[in-house]
Amino acid sequence: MHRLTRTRIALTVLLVSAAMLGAAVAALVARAGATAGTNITVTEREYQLTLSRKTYKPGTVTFVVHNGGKLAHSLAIRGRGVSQRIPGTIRPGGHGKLVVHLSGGTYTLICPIDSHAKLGMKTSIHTSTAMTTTTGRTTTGTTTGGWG
Ligand SMILES: [Cu+2]
Repeated sequence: MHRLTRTRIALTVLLVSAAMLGAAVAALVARAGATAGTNITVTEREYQLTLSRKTYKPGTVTFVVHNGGKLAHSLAIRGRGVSQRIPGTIRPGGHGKLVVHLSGGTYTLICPIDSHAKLGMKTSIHTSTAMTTTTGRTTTGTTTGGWG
């Protein structure tokens, strides 16, 4: 009788922990799925924006912004009906994050603080395409010769 109860308890504990483990794995998978998309690191300085990449795939794009300058900066994105920005400013040495949903095309990134964009804190990103368009032009090579 006692032995049976103990076995039953042990079995229940085992089942519960298995269920919890399953839930934990499911949560991890869900989290991994949520972060899928393009991540672009943006470093801000006076007065420039440096992007880890200037191309993206349509979908969710996360801009991870680091202020490597001496002044407060921020980040805004505009284009194709999108107009979003990091609320407020990012202090020097600080970080910010901007998650946007982008379709295909070109978007402009700027620092919306004062006239920073005019001073150079402006760049653009565009859809990455695997195909490169060839013009089919025949190059009539000018023979310069004498290379060797
Ligand atoms: Cu700025």
